[in-house]
Amino acid sequence: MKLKMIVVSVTLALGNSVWAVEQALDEVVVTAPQSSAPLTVQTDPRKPRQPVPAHDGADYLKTIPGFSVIRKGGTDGDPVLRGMAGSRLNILLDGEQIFGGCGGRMDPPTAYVFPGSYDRITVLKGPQTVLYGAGNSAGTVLFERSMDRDAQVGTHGQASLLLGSFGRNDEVLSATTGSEDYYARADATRSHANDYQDGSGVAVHSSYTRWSGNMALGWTPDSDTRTEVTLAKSDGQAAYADRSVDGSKFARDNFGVKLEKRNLGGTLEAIEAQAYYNYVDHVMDVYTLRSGDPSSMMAAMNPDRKTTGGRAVGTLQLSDDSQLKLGLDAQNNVHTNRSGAAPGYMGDYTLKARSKDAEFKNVGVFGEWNQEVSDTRRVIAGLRADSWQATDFRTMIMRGMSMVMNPTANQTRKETHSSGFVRYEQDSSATHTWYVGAGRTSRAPDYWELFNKESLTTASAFNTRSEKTSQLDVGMNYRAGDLSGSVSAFYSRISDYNLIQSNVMKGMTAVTVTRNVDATTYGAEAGRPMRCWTTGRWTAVWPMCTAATTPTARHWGRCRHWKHVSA
Ligand SMILES: [Cu+2]
Repeated sequence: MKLKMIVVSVTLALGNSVWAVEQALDEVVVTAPQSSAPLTVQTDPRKPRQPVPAHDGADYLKTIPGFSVIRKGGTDGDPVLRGMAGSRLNILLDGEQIFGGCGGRMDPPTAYVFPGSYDRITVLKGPQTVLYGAGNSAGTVLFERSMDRDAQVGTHGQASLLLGSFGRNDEVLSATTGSEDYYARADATRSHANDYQDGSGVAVHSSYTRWSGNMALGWTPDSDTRTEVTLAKSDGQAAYADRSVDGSKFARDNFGVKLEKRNLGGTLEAIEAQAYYNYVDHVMDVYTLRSGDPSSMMAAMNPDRKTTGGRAVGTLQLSDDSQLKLGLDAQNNVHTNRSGAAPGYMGDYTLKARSKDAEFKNVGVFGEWNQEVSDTRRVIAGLRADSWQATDFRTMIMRGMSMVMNPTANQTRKETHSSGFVRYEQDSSATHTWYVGAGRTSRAPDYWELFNKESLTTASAFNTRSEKTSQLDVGMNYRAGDLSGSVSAFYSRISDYNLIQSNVMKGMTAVTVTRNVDATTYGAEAGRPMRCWTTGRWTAVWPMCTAATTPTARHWGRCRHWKHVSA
């Protein structure tokens, strides 16, 4: 099946209150990527990662070696790192966790990510950090914005327009204005595509539209202090060719507040703290994008999820060669459901009360230590403990077309999870860095594993055991001038892996169950090292983002080798 796509993309940088084409169209890409091999266009680091700018988080990640994507309609995809998906991959949006509402996983966290409004995507492979939440057995993905006090003075803007076949059009507008002490930033994105046609010219039910708006207000009384308040709102809709409903609403409301203080001078070198609120309201129905019966009692389903949380991290500079990050994070999320007929019909779902089915709580403490053994060798190690709690509020469970009693109704599980890692890194020459790391993590099951599946023996999977992963990571990164590359390999033993298996026969009924199995995974990747977008240039960063190679790669404390970066 041949699918031809023609795309034109234009990006303008508008700067210094002139609002003119100032930086001489530093990115103009015209491509016709018929080979659809994204890796082949990544040889030149000055170019975007892929010919068509991604409109969702997963689309962007799939160009990184080790990633693939389970497409979830036009609005998003479920990223898979080294064969592991779901909550094995911690995805943080500016340090915030977000969980989707859809039982069918129409809305993994990437449904609420609009890459055009972020400055930087960092991937940390494997259980090789403890700083960003529990259970990251496959890895951690950070979508981040950066603010630079020197760059915030004046008014700057960026506009991007993309036009493609099948009615594809993406618009991104980004503007900042500020003085030395204050700044405001606004980003708006919109993406749309019509149904595409397959090789025989048959339209596939796949159109989508999604948009987002972000605003940030900041106060920077000195170059080492930043206080920021952020607001975000987004929504979208997507037609699904693979199931009997479409997603007609993917709404997110977000509020966040953040404080960062650096170069404190004493042993306590830096502190950062943040708190956030994320509300996701999702609707899937049979009448908005297809001609189903709006009066049916199952015409629309409307789950939602409210996630609140926060974290605080202190960086201790124990000596010139030794740094310790100590922190605390907490997160609470509540999931509810309701369903019914379309608005205006008998049984209108919007008039019904929501029923809470699940609540999760997690509090974690962590410490990550970075020790320089010599100029070319370092050891990084971390430990983390989490207090996790989940409650099952369902009294009845839908099973096929009938309701059954929930055998785990009103049960609460409380567990303590521990994880840790140690990694050794060595620069064997000016161009090569080797590393070897061992990590262990314990991951509590998530909503999709506990709540809308059955166990092998009962109608509830709420007592599925937690998953324990022990992993060995080795690799090498190479960089000489503009040429760079990396190889990495891993070997992992997982006990009580949460396997989701569909079409398990229980009597005459086919059900989907979660069950515990033991698993072994291993693999290797070869590719470029991660790159960070900084001050208008792609700048290479060593594996796991442990050291920036140029003074322009300002990471606001994300890089462990901050003293090198700020020099
Ligand atoms: Cu859904």
